[in-house]
Formats: sequence, structure tokens, C-alpha cells
Amino acid sequence: MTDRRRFLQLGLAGTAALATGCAATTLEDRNGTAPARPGAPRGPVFLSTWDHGLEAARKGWNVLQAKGTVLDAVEQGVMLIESDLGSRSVGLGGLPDRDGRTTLDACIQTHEGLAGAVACLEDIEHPISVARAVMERTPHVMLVGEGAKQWALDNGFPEKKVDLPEVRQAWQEWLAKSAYKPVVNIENHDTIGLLGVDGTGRLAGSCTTSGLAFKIHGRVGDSPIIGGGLFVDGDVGAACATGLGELVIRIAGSHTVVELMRQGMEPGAACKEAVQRILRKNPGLTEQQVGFLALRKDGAYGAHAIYSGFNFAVRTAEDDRLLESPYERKWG
Ligand code: SD4
Repeated sequence: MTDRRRFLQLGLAGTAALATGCAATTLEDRNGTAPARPGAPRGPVFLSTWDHGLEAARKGWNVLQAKGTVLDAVEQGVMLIESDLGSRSVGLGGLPDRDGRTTLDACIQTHEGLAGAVACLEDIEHPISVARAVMERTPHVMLVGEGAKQWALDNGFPEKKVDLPEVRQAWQEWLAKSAYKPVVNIENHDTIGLLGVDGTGRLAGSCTTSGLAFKIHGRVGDSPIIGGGLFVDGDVGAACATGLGELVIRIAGSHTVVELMRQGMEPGAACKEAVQRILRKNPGLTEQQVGFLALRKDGAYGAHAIYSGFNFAVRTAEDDRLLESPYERKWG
């Protein structure tokens, strides 16, 4: 797993300056938004959560360069991370629930608003591809649990059983105390969300995770919920979330961010308002992280988190790096 602490601080005249082509503009001083470059030709933009977002965003970029669609790009970008058995928060290497079972949540959405999702899926390497297949091959949006697995097997997705000693050990250590308190900090929240816009303004988004470690079996977070962990509206833009899913679901987080952009808010300001709404509704909240990413269809993008430490990757024609999200509270 990559080390999230190696993220690059977004300094003055940092990435947003590159994104805007003018000096001394940052996500911070633009209220968390890197605007599209006025008058510049629109190029593709990919945004993705956390360190592993770098690899995912690059892959998305490369898929697009190879003439794939933006939907292919957001699917294949996160597939890379799903296949990484070193990831303890995405894919089959993810930490298990309290019963020792690793259960996966994922969703995908198109420019047109079509959507597919799976939740509580076990023993399948690529939940994001099952989500896409649900969207493309069924009249439904979401399949869950045993039904999702059976459908995946029936539709050509192979079963893959993974038993990693490190994961078993982590579970055993957790069992010793069996403390059921979601501890959400900057080190254990690694859902991957990937948002993309191609050079013509077409959007797509994906989100995939093993969810909260040691959750109650059957618990589903925000990540496979359209409007929660991900929302795409081709008229406006896209958003995704990471962090404690319950907090995100309760405000329909990603949908909220997109709707705020529809009303004219800049992407970073929309993310900030969603974060502040969570804080207003949860006045006692402490040590629980949520971060949002937003991408407008013109390529402007932004981010905001409750706590410091949420970073994300951006891949554009000029840029390929990790940025630190603006936040409400300093961690630690
Ligand atoms: C969830 N949003 O299941 C996810 C958690 C997360 O890495 O971000 N995990 O609530």
C-alpha cells in the first residue's frame, strides 16, 4: 500500500495555478476550487481519492488516450486498485467485517445518469465491473449480497477466494476487544472514487471499497449508493465521497454537492457546504472523517474534508499529482 503521508502539500502557486495557467491561485484561496482555464481548450480531467488515486487517475487518463470512453476510463482506473491485494480498504484484500468476511461495495454512473451498483458482495475481484454489468445488462440499479454474487457468477465473473494472513491477523486482533466503534481517521479511510470528464464535457464516475473495517455483517456504506458516495449529472458535474458512510448517506452527500454546483456554487465551495452541513447536523462529531471531491463539466474541480489529511489525485494534460484537500479541522 502506498504511504498517504507522502502527499504533496498544495502550496501557493501550486497545482491549481497549473490548472488555471495563472500564478498564485490555490485550491485554498479559491475556496477549494481549481477553476477551468478560461478560453483554454477543454482537456480531460480525472480526480481520485487518496494516494491510490494517482494510479487510478493515470489509468483513466491512459484509457481515454487509447480511445476508450470516459466510462471505460473510470471503470478501469479503479479496477487497478481492486486488484491490489495490498490494499486493506478496496477489493478482496480489504479488512473484513466483524464476522471475518470481506464484503465489497461499488457503483458507477454515466453522463446520462444511468447507474449500477453492488453491495455486500463477496469473493469477486471486480465489484465495479459487476456494477457496470448490472447497469448495462439488467433493468435494475443495485444488487446486494448473495443475490449479487449469484448474478455475477451467472454472468461470467469468476469466483476468487482470498485468504491473507495479515488480514486474518488484523481481524483476530480486533476480535480480542471486539470494540464496535467506527474509528475514522486519516489512516483507515481509503475508498476509491474516480471522477472523469473527457475533452468533450462527457462525465462518468466510479466508487469502490471494502467499507468500514469490522462493520456489522450486512452493513452497507455510502460508496455503492448513487447520490451518497457518487453522483454524476451530465448537465452539471460529478462528485464522490470518502469517509464515514453513515454521515454521507444522511445528507445524500454527493448528490448534494452536484446540486449545489447546479445552483452556481464553485466545486470547492459545494464540497465545503456539504461538509459543513454534516457538521451542523452532528454537533458532537469528533474524529470522524468525510471528504468530498467535485468535478464540474467544464473541468473545474474542488475538494473539502472535515479533517486535514484527505488527499486526492488530479490528472490533466498539465498535471499528475496528489493534492491536499482543504478542511474544517486540523487533525491531531
Ligand atoms: C464506507 N465510505 O463504507 C466508506 C468508508 C471508506 O475506506 O471510505 N472506507 O463508509
